Amino acid sequence: MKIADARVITCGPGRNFVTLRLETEDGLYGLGDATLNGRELAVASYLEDHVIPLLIGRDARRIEDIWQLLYKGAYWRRGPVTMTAIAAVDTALWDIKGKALNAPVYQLLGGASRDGVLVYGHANGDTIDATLESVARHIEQGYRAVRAQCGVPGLSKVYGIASGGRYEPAAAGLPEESRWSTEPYLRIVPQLFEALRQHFSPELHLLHDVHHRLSPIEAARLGKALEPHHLFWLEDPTPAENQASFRLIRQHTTTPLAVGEVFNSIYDCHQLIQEQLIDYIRTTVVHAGGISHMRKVAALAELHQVRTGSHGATDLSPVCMAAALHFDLSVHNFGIQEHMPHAPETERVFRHAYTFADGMMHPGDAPGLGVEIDETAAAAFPYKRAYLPTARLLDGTMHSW
Ligand code: EZ4
Ligand code: CO
Repeated sequence: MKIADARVITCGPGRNFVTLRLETEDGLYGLGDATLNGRELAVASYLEDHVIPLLIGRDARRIEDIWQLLYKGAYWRRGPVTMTAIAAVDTALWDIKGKALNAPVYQLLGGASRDGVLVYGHANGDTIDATLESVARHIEQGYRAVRAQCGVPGLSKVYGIASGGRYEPAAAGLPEESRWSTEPYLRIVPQLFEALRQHFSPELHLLHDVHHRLSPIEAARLGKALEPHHLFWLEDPTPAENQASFRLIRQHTTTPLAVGEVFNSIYDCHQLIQEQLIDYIRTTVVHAGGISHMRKVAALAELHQVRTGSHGATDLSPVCMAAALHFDLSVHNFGIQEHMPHAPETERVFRHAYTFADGMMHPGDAPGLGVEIDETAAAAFPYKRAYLPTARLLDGTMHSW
């Protein structure tokens, strides 16, 4: 079952996506998401110029061997561009294997460990009251777990807050610059969660994303302040390049911690997992080496009672979402999956077998991943360069966005 053809499809239905399509000599094809938000064309070139020539003629059934060829054979290891490209190939090969064996990918990964995949939605508002209304709307839609973000008095553009309609941080043109101030943020977040716990059932799972803005001791203070409100998790409380820095947060608070959406390999999180410094690992199929590498992360995490909580924002295409759901349904130590519904234009280009009902998702039982790309529809939405925003402190110092 030789790989006979490989193509990169770049399109912008609602937002930009890069998709790898591999085809075998028998006419089977598989898809892999290769989208790296704000740096898309680097991955497209990595695939077209350097990876595809290595794939033509290879046996599509040898997923692990091709993974190791692309990882070890590059000499230059890891990094988001390399690992996203490897992920795209790996995901497409799992899709092909499923189609070849006439089975949904989750059946190849050990079968279902649960009936469905618990997902969380994104509620947000400029004020606490607006955020309460947004949470109520999510509950009406069936969500059992909701991430809540609210505006910060004195700051005009805050991460996670939609300025009318759908939240999509990447924008055309040069990067937007926002201002950040930690103290007003640290004052309002505990007030938001106090109000949420007063208004909604204690059964509702509540999450919050700090988005890398705090120092470890500030994160410890926030975690402690949120303890009475029993969060499902506090996400990315501090940038995590220095894994040991989480020891400081951990020794101060019992608020569960989730980290890893920007990680691209097991080497970014092995200390966090082995020292049990986090509760949820947020690595995701498209950015962390595909389904094959994600299974290794999950296996290490299982030893240390860390559960998975994969990133699932709209910049991860429906191909990644499908792959994530097959992974989530099958791994024993799954925790939760992020779910931001895609724009209607995205749904027109990518058709998928996965479904949402009662706060749970299911990958469906179509062979492979269960996702198709309509290339004619995609051609109507060309790629347009877009960047994520940046953040500076009030005095102009560059900060983490
Ligand atoms: O900012 O996916 O938890 N979700 C997130 C996302 C990320 C974007 C970056 O491309 O933090 O909203
Ligand atoms: Co996040």
